Order: sequence, then structure tokens, then C-alpha cells
Amino acid sequence: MAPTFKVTYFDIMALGEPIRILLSYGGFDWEDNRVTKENWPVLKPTVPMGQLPILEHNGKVAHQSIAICRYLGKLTKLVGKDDWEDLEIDAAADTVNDYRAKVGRYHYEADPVQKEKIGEQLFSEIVPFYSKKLDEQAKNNNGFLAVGRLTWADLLFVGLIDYMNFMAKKDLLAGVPNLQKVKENVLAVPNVKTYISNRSDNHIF
Ligand SMILES: N[C@@H](CCC(=O)N[C@@H](CS)C(=O)NCC(=O)O)C(=O)O
Repeated sequence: MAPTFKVTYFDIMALGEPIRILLSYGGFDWEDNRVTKENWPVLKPTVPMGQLPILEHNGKVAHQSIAICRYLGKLTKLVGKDDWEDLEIDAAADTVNDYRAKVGRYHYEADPVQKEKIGEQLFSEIVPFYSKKLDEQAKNNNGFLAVGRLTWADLLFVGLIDYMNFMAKKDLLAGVPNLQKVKENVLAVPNVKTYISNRSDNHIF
């Protein structure tokens, strides 16, 4: 029988990894479909917005990694107890994604002069800002990003942090103990632990 879920992404962690972690957390039957650079031009015109990741389920195709994570968060009950808590979880996820995008802006800048300029601001202002804010947030939420307990925003964060560290060429959790605790709390979940210990770390990017 075909797996219930199929996630299609490149053979890297990046935006696909939070989805893989959430599927693992849920103990779902899922296929990890990794597209090669050679096959991508053929597949690209067939996916909703010409980008990956996508998630296939029940004959339907979903796109947008955060929307997919939110959906899997609902299926796995890693959500709020009311709409306000969901708002707080969404806000935490969006903050993580904003941070990821700012680190990405540095990594993907091709012009060396511009890159140096972006890097100066990233490491003198942006990283210290997010480190302080997110560390406080984790402290106020018992080692989680929102609502004082494990939610899909924590799995999103842990799914993205290796990619972010790779792009920054720095350990963004160094000296940020409460945020580090978020990572530890997620990695302590048995299904996540099993997935992470079996995955290949050669494919961060
Ligand atoms: N907002 C989208 C962004 C997706 C995206 O940027 N995907 C990139 C890889 S990380 C992609 O498919 N690049 C190949 C292309 O655009 O041809 C999401 O979060 O899913």
C-alpha cells in the first residue's frame, strides 16, 4: 500500500526538514521523495507554484512549507487550546521564519561587497536581537517557543536551525541557553530522536 503522505523536496534539509520532522513526530507512514537537480526542471511545471516542498495526501497536493507545518501541527495536536494560543504559535513560527529569511539573505548574496555589508548588520544587530528575544520567549515558555508547551512551532524551529547555522556559518544557539533548551526538548521526543539519529547529516544544504 502507498504511504499516506509523500513529501517532495530536494536532497537537503532546509525548508523540507520541518515537514519531515513533523511527519516523524506523528508516526505517520510517509515517503521521503528527494528530487535531483537533473529531475527538477521536469517536475517544476507540475507543482502548484513551481517550488518545493510539496506534500501529497489523499490524492491532493499542498504547497508552502509553513502552511504544511501548521496543517501537520493540527493533525498531531501540537496546537493551541484556543484561537489565541494558535495565534501565539503562528506568531512564533513566523518569527522563526523571518529570522531564517534574514540569515538566508546573507547566505544567498552573491556580490562579495554587498555580502560583507549584510554580514556586518546580521552579526552585529540581527543575530543578537533574535537571540535575545527568542531566548526570553523560550525562558517565559518553559523551554518552548509558545504557550508553555511543545507545539509545531518548536518542531519548525528545530527543523530549520541546522540550515540556519549552515547559512550563518555560526552556531546560532551558542550562548542562548533557553533556545538551546527548545532544541533539547524537541530532540528528547522519542519519534523525533529516532528520525534524527537515522538521518544523514551530509545533506543540510
Ligand atoms: N514560501 C515557500 C518557498 C519555497 C521555496 O523557496 N522553494 C525553493 C527551495 S527552498 C525552490 O523550490 N527553489 C527552486 C525553484 O524555485 O525553482 C515555502 O516556504 O514553501
